[in-house]
Amino acid sequence: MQNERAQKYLPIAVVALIVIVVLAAVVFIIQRPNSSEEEVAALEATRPGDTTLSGDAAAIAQARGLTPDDVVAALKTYMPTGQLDEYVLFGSGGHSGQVLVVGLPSMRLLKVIAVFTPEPWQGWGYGAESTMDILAGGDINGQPVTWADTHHPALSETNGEYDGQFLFIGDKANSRVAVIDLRDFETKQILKNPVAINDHGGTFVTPNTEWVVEGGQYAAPLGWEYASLEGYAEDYRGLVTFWKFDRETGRINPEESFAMELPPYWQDLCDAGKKVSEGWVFCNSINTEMGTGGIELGNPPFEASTTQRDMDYLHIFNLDRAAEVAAAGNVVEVNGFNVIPLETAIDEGLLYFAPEPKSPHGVDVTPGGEYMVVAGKLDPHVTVYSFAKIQAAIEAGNLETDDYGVPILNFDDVMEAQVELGLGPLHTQFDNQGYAYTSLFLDSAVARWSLGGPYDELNSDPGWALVAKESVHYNIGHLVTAEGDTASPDGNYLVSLNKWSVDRFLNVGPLLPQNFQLIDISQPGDNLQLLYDMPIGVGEPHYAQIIKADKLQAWEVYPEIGWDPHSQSVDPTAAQLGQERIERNGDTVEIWMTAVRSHFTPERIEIKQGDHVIWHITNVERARDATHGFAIPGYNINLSIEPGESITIEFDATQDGVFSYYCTEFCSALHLEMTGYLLVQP
Ligand code: RUQ
Ligand code: CUA
Repeated sequence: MQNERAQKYLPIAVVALIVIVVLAAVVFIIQRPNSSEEEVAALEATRPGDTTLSGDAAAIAQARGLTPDDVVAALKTYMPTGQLDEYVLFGSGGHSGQVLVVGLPSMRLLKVIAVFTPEPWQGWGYGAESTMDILAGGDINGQPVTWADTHHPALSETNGEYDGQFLFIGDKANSRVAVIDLRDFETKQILKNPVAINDHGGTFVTPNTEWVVEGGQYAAPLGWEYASLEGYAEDYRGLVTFWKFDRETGRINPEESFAMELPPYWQDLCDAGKKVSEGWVFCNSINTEMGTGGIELGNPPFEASTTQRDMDYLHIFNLDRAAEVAAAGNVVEVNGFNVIPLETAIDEGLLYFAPEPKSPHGVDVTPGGEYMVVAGKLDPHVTVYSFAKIQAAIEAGNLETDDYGVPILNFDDVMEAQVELGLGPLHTQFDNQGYAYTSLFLDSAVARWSLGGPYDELNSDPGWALVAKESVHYNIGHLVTAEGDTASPDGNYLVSLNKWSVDRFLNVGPLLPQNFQLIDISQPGDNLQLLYDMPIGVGEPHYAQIIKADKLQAWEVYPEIGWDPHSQSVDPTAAQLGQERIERNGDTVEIWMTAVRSHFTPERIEIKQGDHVIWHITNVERARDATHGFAIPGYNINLSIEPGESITIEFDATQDGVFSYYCTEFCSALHLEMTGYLLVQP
């Protein structure tokens, strides 16, 4: 009945919507003679000819004070119900410790994936054994750490293209790395770096995801040991870590992973070479001054001492050769983890420096792999390095070294171009038109500039030059373009990840949301259009990657009943329909329970105080979205059991009493009746 009505009214609604939008646009174009010709053309191109609703449309647009640009922006982002987004953005959730999943261009929040922080809706860290195990992988010296400062998500790649299989995310605060399987959008592994206590939250993948690169940050004694700051130059060290990823198991293998000892500069962000530069990795650094702070002792503060020099060092790693050196056992062990000593790195030609101006932040490899782009926070330029020139300079040899003996390539020998963009340049992304985009923190703007070289055939004569600037609101950190870190970026959209929103949203008190701003970058030249502001009210998001939505092939329900998402296979101990039961073995009670709309089987469970309980629950549904929750009051237990999934919880029945367990997802008309009694006799 409802369907028939929907079918009857759908075409009318669609036509009415188009008419409203087109008429609003036309009315405003007529009212505003300064609107551009392209806008007029774009709007008129969609005119269907029906004018019956013109009065309403004009009135709505006028009442809302919408300009023709606003109407165009609405047309480009509005998503009718049931229509699906073209791209998916995976954004770090900052201090929330989670990952944000956002559809583009609608900017609708689709999910917050639980990673480092317990999350009740997903039953993440509230009793489900596998989630407790994964979270425990991030414990530090036996201490649970239940938050993270997630920074840089990285999608897995095949031949330099996002393949939609896995997502990695790093925790800056605690130097941890997580692996998310994009078949079910669930976290499968959390690893603590055994050598570094914190880092810059980096995960950066090589073009075939053999390695997940974790940059460093604040130098410290390796292995979390103590050493006085007086001995900084001798006892403190920088670090880069190369985690070996095994696509078959979907896990990082720590035994085959290794780190490299570096001078005690503050290594920062990295990017893996691709195509011509595949096999190499590049990381920027700051504080080559080796400032150690102490403002309260009369020393210059960090912000002054770390910015003395005009140049820091771009770190250039020969990863392929480093992997051979590590595999050959040319390592020392720190907390059981393989580390290539600095001396070995130098002797084996694994590490080179190139000077980089000035207090740089990040390095980004161009889609073809020919160039490395570095932006200096205190220099209005981006500096472009040529991989070919780097190779030639290494080949030529005869290099000076830093105090630790690391060879330094001559700046003029390896620099390809410097492009003046504006104040506070930070991070760079790329598109399919031969442009690069760099965030300008101090200008609060996105700079579009042309990449000379490989894209010449796409532009008449771009050279290396600033093309356009678009204001953002405000204080942009990272920016991200669609498929922007791949060997063949899509362009089309750019999201500016703004640290401040100031006046963009309703006041919600002194702690304001951050602002993801969507920008249309599909047109050439200075034609960039700001389309949408999305408030981010969790954590401080840092970086994001955007993948074409059709590359994601997530399951709609788990493949078979009794599925364990941890092993991604059927759990042999899972409860199955018709085999529900309760078994006692001494003081241990084991329960096999199924969940289906709208009951749990069994519904009565009688045990004794002090019993050890092992409880398997399988959601035997095959219908999409038929998730059941499971909560036991007083025991801090809450599960999300998705169709097909099997979950095991284990606890000691320390409290006596009557506990009504119930389903926490509104799954059916008789959802309230989806309950049962856990009776714990004293
Ligand atoms: S960083 S805002 Cu922590 Cu990726 Cu540059
Ligand atoms: Cu199952 Cu509500």
